[in-house]
Amino acid sequence: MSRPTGRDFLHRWEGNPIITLEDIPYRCNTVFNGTPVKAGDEYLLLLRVEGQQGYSFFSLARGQDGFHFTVDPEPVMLPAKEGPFSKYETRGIEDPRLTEIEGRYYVLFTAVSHWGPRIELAETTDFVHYERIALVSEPGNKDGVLFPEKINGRYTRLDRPIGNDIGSIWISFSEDMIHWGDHRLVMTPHAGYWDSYRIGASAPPIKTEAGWLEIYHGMKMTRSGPIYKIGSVLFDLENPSRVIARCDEPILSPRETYERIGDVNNVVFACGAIVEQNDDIKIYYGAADTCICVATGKLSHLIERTLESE
Ligand code: BMA
Repeated sequence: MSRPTGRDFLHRWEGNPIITLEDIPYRCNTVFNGTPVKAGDEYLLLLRVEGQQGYSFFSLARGQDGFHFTVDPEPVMLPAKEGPFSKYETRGIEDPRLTEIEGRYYVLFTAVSHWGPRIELAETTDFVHYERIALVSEPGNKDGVLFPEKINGRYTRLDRPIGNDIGSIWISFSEDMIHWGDHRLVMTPHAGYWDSYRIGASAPPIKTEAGWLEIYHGMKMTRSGPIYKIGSVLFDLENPSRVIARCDEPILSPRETYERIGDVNNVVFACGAIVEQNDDIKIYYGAADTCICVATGKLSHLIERTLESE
């Protein structure tokens, strides 16, 4: 018997989860937090895979419809073992976010080491080979996402530095995507709400007439641990450090068993979305740090719902 719907704004695809451990053609621990792009007619998902050793790296999945995927035989990006990046990736690379800017594909991801998480930038032309460009933050920062175009002449990103143990969304700007500055606080946890403990950017911002739509994650701490949910916010197109409207309710919460139970219980965590010509939006998310799922909705409805909270 199917469950009643309507508890969440987004619709879970009936075939969820779309990628599990069984779909990975080599031995590993889990797969989660994948970032999508649609290149031509092909849907690609750059996946975070956690190996049996306990650290993460990336694999590539390919599909034709956005729901069914086949994972490449080998990982596409492993932590660097030598060179200038290696000492910052000793505990793995995590949570990639792909963004197309002026016809080129960039990925921001988290490089993890003994010194804490840093945001790193790489570029790819074929989604199989990744050229590391630069570490673009100091330690204590993650959840970096690039806006898909320059704003007022500068590359723009959101990220989540941890200060005073408070995780908020910040914005910064760059002329060359390597050197970043003008850091400003954009959005903080919402006391008493579902996103009261920590928040961070999830999907690269989506340009809409109503503003930049950001799919973000929010975490509430409970006596049995954190609960991660997905929310939405609109930022001003010209001045993206200005919040136009922030959804007061999550658009997806962990409810299904695959979201409730896994390596980390009660987690839905998005790393990207695809907007189709017909207004459909597909949001890809990791569930319980153990598998990959997709939830759908109408972009226009999501914008309306977000604006209702103005
Ligand atoms: C966050 C990130 C995500 C992870 C989530 C839940 O801090 O590290 O990669 O999915 O925690 O464990």
